[in-house]
Amino acid sequence: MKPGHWSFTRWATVGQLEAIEVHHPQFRARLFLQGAHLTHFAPRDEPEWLWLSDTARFEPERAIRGGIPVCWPWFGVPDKNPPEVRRRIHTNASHGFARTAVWKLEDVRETAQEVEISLSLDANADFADAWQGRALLLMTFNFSADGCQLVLSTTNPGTEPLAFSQALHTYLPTSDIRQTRVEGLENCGYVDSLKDWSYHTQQGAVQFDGETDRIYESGNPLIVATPAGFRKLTAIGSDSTVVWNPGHEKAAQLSDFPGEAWQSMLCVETANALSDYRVLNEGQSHTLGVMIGRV
Ligand code: TA6
Repeated sequence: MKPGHWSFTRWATVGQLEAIEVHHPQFRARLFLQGAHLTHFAPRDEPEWLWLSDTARFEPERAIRGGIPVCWPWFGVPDKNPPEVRRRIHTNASHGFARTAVWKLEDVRETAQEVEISLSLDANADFADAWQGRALLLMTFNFSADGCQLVLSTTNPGTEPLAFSQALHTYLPTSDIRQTRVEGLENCGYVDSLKDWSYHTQQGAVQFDGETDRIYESGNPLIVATPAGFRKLTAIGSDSTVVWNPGHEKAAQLSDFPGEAWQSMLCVETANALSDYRVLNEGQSHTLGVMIGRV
């Protein structure tokens, strides 16, 4: 893929990582080959639609704090995954290895209204230290003045069933987490990882009063309401949604989470997590996606 065929898209180096930047008349975006990690998107003349830590670092094999990390082929801590997912994992690290692997640029398509970029990852024996399995991944980004869409397709090229969990770990900005809520999860069941993974039912909109870390049994379209306005998230191929804010104490323990930054962000993660994990038989594919747009 040589530059020069592109009108709005170009290569960039950010920190120690290779990035692809889109400077379209109607929107802008930045994503990294490492992790197929989108860190920036906004329509022209609008503030960033994604949150990125002021102290995020762009170094090989270091997860970037913010944007939309790709958690694959497992979500969360290995031990909290179903046995057929857990048995393939040979590390205690959270969220899999795809977000620190270097993906390959497959295609860039540009029109007067949209830019579509696709990256691939051959999850093979190169990752045997972390995971026993083989899968082919294709991440397709679609950017327009109306929003951005990520679609991650996993294909099982092998003859054995492949069980995995995953999430598009979207970080969103807010001017005040205490005046922020997530609508669309009312009356949905959820597992609260902060209450010994006990089961609960959501009453009303999700609001934030300190650390929040819940896996909802829902793939509903959601509205994130902040003092600045509303953002719509629409899931594809998902029946579980993670809502997370670290609060003060947890943020202080995490990488690249300075000071009070936790008050300016929340994560709403489009997932196949816990009982929503997926199994692919020989040759089968599953697509997980999220559309981030206006209400
Ligand atoms: O999605 C929520 C969560 O699993 C939290 O428990 C916290 O660990 C967060 O992800 C961030 O994880 P990371 O490995 O990116 O620091």
